[in-house]
Amino acid sequence: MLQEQEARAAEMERTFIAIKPDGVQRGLIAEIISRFERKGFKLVAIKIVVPSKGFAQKHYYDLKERPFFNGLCNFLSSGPAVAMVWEGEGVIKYGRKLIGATDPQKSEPGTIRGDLAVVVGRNIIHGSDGPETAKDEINLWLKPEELTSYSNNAEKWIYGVN
Ligand code: IDP
Ligand code: MG
Repeated sequence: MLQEQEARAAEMERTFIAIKPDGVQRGLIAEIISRFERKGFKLVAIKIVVPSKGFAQKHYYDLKERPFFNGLCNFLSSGPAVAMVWEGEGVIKYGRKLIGATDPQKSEPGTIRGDLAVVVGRNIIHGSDGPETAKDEINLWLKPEELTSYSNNAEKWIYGVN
């Protein structure tokens, strides 16, 4: 039993999810959290912050050559964003599925962007796109002491392990 629990714990991943300033202003914080929570993922860190422009540039560093980079960084630093870390089996990849395609015009109905956003420049949510970026983004946005680690009673029902 203990072995099974340990094996399960080793499979747990963490991803970085941010509700961007448009999602906060539109009153979508609870709606977005609820979609991850109801799925069975576990919230292990959360805070609300106004990122500086420099911080936004660090977060989106990989996109620095893109024509929309400056506008994107201005936008991310324009008001409060909600920074979160979610944990669960497959959460990085499935988190991206819950979020939907980058351009809300191409996001499937049922996804967060598909249901709640219209244009690519205001797509309300960010999610890490792989294990390396997840690690980097968690380290960028959160201090180690802001991350929690806990078990809850629902886990045995979500994962079927006793
Ligand atoms: P992602 O958020 O789905 O991972 P990325 O390609 O990493 O998409 O782009 C980061 C963010 O940059 C997008 O979420 C969106 O806000 C913005 N963005 C991407 N492409 C465009 C564009 O063509 N015009 C304006 N903004 C864009
Ligand atoms: Mg991305």
